[in-house]
Amino acid sequence: MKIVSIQDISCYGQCSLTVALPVLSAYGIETAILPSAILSTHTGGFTGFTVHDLTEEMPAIVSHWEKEKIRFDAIYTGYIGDARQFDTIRSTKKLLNKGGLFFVDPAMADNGKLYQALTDDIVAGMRGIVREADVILPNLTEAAFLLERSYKENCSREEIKDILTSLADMGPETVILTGVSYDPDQIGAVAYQKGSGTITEYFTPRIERNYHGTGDVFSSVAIAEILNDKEIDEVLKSACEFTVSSIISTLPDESHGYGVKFEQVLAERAHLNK
Ligand code: PXL
Repeated sequence: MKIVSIQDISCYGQCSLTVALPVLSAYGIETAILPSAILSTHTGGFTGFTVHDLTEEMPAIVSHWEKEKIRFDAIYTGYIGDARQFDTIRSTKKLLNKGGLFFVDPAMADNGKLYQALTDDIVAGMRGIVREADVILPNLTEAAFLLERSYKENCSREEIKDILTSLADMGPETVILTGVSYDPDQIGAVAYQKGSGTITEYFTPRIERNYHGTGDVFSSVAIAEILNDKEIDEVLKSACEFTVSSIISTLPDESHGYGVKFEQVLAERAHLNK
């Protein structure tokens, strides 16, 4: 099993490729990377970060892979900082094996707001690749941006079903929505599978602390589980439990607010996932 993940390298900050690469590898998946930019840190909570954009380099990397006949079983896209990269993402799909899966985590927003460095053309570009994806993993805020609706933190089951089916109508077969809460003490993920029309939920106790990178941990584990042929209820349980355990590992260190200590959880669980 071989995947290529397309997102930035935030050199410090426990997000994007520095999460996806170790998690997918620990689940036994060969993980190539197509870095979209190199940042000194992520853009949430740090100021004065540096950005080295790789928009020009990305098509050259893809062309070389094509010449080498390199192929993948899956593509996983995350944070994208420059809208010109959406065309490159589309051309990377040429490298997918037959039956290969295109996963899109439209990592662009949280808590009702777009990330600070992002603009409307990123939202439009995400909408474009969501239409071509097999599986998407937005949070509630990203779902609102994708559907051009206003963000509502607490939705009813009926409203969540409408969000899920509307997103699936855009194209993807499977929609995994995070940050869903029907009870103030619980938060979790809800999945919709278009083929069977099934809705699956998984909730864990809510922890009142916000960390960056939890979406990347969730998506990396969920994608690894799907590629290991797990059923959707297992996928949601593993991804939610892994994310919550990472948050719990981080809580005692109050000075650590920029990301979650997923490494400790990975070290404990990796050997279980053959
Ligand atoms: O975790 C999402 C993410 C990825 N990459 C960069 C970010 C963020 C969230 O803020 O800033 C550069």
